[in-house]
Amino acid sequence: MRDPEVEARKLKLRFRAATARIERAQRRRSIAHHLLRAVPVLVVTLGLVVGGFMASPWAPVATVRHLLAFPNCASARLVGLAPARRGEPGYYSRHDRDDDGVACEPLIRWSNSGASFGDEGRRAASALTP
Ligand SMILES: [Ca+2]
Repeated sequence: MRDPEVEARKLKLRFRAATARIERAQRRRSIAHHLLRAVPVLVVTLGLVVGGFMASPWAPVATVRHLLAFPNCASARLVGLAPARRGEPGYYSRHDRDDDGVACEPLIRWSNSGASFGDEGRRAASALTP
């Protein structure tokens, strides 16, 4: 004779196992769904990056340095692209406030006529004057 208590416990265990299997399968489907949704974003991003590099007039390393120089002149100096002339990697018009075609000039520019302030020197001087 079967014990109804034992049968109920066995049934409960089988039910729990089946539920766990279903939940695992749902989790796997959810992960796969999210990965599939990420694929178009990754493809578009990769396309933009590759397209950007192909459209760049400079070699990939110079292009990366140019992009790293974007935030400010300290960044441009850090990647060795300062000063930069117009058309060269590292040149951004926003880094050339006097619009003389040279971005991120040194603080003080030396010439035969003496020392003069570059963009950053002028910026620093104007920041000091009230
Ligand atoms: Ca300049």
